[in-house]
Amino acid sequence: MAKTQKTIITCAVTGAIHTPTMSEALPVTFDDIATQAIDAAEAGASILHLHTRHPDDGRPSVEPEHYEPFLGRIKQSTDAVINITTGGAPTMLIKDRLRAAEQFSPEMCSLNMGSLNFAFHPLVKRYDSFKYDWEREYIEGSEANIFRNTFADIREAAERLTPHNIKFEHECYDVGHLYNLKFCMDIGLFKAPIFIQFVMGILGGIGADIDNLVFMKRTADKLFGEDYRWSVLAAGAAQMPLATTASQMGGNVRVGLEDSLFIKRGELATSNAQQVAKIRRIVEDLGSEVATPDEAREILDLKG
Ligand code: KMH
Ligand code: ZN
Repeated sequence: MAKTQKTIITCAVTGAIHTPTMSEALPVTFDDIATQAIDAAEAGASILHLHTRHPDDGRPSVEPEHYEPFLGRIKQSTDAVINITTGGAPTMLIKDRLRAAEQFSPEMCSLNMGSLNFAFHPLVKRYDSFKYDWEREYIEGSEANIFRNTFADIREAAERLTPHNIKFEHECYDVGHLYNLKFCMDIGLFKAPIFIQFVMGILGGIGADIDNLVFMKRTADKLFGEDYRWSVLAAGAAQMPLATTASQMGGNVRVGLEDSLFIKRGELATSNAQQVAKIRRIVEDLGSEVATPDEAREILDLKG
């Protein structure tokens, strides 16, 4: 595949995995999500991958009414591409996870391409420091560790969201998910050109190292030829190293506090924008250019 002209930076602002007790920088209020998303866009993120949180205690939410308070503000203040999660949290069902994307019809949304035993290494390590019951349940609940994305779930997402012409960020946590995606294309659920997010370093998915990234990329080349764009997100400590490698391989990058709370080993990030600024500096120092939101729209063939 030809080298992507410019590197698209996605910022995943809050997610559903990290908890308020883990870092004060994690945005969990509507106001903080808006402010940090806007700052991340100003720092160079052309795509904002957004989850929302419950106003009571910051637990993950997929309620459309919990997006409303910040979506309009972000759209008014930035030109960034809005990407709404359909992953929600691993405890949630697809029928609910799709509601916000269906209601707000953003330019992009995530779509998880297979089921897995989902766990997050730093989350497991910090288990004893959790304060909230829902955090404990997240680890111990018998179903909570299974992130369910069956073919029927994927088909439901395709059927409900395709009429909105939303570009999917196809999240592939392992090589098998690339084959799931190929199968879904073969049966007509998705059309090229597609956008794949290689998700690396989630316990339950492929490990975050360069060999595995090359293997994911080679497999995608084999399955999709020229008809795809790709990006890498790596969880925790691997975030910046693999984003750097991906940008040098012609891929795009995703950073943000959803995927790592750190700015470097042992040092918590102070904001999403700090991570965006860091990867932007690296990408530019290494000789590539960062895509503007409109360039991202063109590269990914978004509805605009
Ligand atoms: N938290 C990431 C590892 C989604 O929102 O659809 C995966 C993710 C899922 O971004
Ligand atoms: Zn997400």
